[in-house]
Amino acid sequence: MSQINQSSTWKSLHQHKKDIESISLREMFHKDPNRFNQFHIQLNDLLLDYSKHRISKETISLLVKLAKEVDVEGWRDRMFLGEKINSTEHRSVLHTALRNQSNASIICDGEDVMPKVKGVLRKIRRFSEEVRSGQWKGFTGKTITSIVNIGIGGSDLGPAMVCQALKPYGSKSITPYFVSNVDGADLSQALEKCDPETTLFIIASKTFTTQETMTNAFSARDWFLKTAKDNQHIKKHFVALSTNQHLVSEFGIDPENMFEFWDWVGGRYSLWSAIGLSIAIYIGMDGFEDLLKGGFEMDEHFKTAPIEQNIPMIMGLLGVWYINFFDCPTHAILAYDQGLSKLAPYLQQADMESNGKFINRDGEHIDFHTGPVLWGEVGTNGQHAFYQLLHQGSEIVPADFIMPIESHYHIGKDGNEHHKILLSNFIAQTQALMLGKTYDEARLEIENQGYEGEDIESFIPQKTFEGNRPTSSILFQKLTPKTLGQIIAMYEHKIFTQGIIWNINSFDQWGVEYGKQIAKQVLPKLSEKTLTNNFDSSTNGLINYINKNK
Ligand code: G6Q
Repeated sequence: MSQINQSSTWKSLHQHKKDIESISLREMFHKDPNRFNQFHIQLNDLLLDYSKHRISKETISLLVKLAKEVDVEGWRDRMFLGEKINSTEHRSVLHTALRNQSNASIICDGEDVMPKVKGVLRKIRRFSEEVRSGQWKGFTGKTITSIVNIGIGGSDLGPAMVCQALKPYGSKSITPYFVSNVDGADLSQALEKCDPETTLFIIASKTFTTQETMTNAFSARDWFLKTAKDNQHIKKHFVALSTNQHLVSEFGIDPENMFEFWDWVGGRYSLWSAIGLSIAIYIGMDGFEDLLKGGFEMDEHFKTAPIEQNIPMIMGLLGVWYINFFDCPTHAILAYDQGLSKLAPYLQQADMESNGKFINRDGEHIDFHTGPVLWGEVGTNGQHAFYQLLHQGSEIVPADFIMPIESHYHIGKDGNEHHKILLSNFIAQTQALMLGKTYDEARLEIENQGYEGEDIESFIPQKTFEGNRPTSSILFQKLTPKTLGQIIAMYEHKIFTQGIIWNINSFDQWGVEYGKQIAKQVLPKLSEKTLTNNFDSSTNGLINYINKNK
């Protein structure tokens, strides 16, 4: 089948890029004082300003044409309807059902999934309320003060990011910990802060076979039993979030304490499912439901807004514009909110595991760039670190600047000083990246600083900024559960849009499965007394060196 880069629209976009690249953003804003009005979209309290992108009306109309050609809207509808669009795993992709607030049925394999979804939500409500109210007691009759979520990848990053982001809504009497790394340091450091009598372990694993998670889970169980002594006590301190009831029971967890989800929920899309139990316990079930509502609002927008007005679709198309036509290999996530410090790692998985693929749905090698390298840091920390490269580096890095208008924290002069400074940095950076600084502006600045003669000439190139660096500004009122739900769903659908444009199955992860496989081959070799020679010479050399020196 011919790939999208063979289409006439793709070719027109290449031609259009040649026409537009000589026009700077500075000129575009100069020519059209209403540029902001033309290139922003508002949904409830969320605003996407994409006017600081190297685009014109024609760019958007060509990108929209591209989206129509590959039938993004049709694929979107098929996803929401439960068709098995995850073709390599023969699965539906229905994380949207987990946050469905309508009364509509959602059919998967001939069955409406909504009663099951609602049943698990009721169970989460019951359990989280018991834990939060202190009704749920540990084996010595004490209430729970620590919850330890043991999971990795999709069973860790989502709830960890959300609990961090929604700290202002978090329980003051329960501390959440997230243990993911099999490096014993991760679990040990969490356990140092926990008391076996008051700790609840949440073993989060869709498969209940993941090596890192199960190793941590067994070690946590040993640690607990050292004090509790009796296996009977496990049911008060261990619950499971999984699709694998058999292995959960084998571990010793009461099936009553298993919170179910289903194979149509992909790991990296699972925070909306039982995998969100730690969120419900920490911020309360009402907060968790608000998060779901936010996700649903974004789903409705994604489902109904025309492409030109559709926030996730526009974001996805802008990504395609830079990756495929400007050859920008990376994309930065710059959240100006300390609560969102885990957003970039969370989105790294969501995006790179979904679209970091060079084989398309038809099994062909894709001969153009696909998913970008995603990275980021919270502002203003990044400004004092890598923003130098954003301003004057040889690569163009398109970036999302994400910012709440109001903070949860009132500190400093008039209770608002910190946030005003943060806001001004956010605005100043996007402006500076767009405008740059011309030769004449640099000269004037240097002269005003008192430099003279040759010093001025040699200094000007250093102080000149090309500008023309594209950014999106994503503003919202306050980081609430609902707004966070909207933001997460917005990125999920952006990733979806790009996957469809590139003809990628965004919902499998053979690279992750491969990693799970190879570690198992090496592990036994680390216990052998004889020299290993089964692998290549580097692998053998490393194993033998470790065995000799351990
Ligand atoms: C996510 C991936 C992967 C997965 C982890 C944990 O989409 O599939 O990150 O979430 O490997 O898997 P389990 O939940 O099965 O332990």
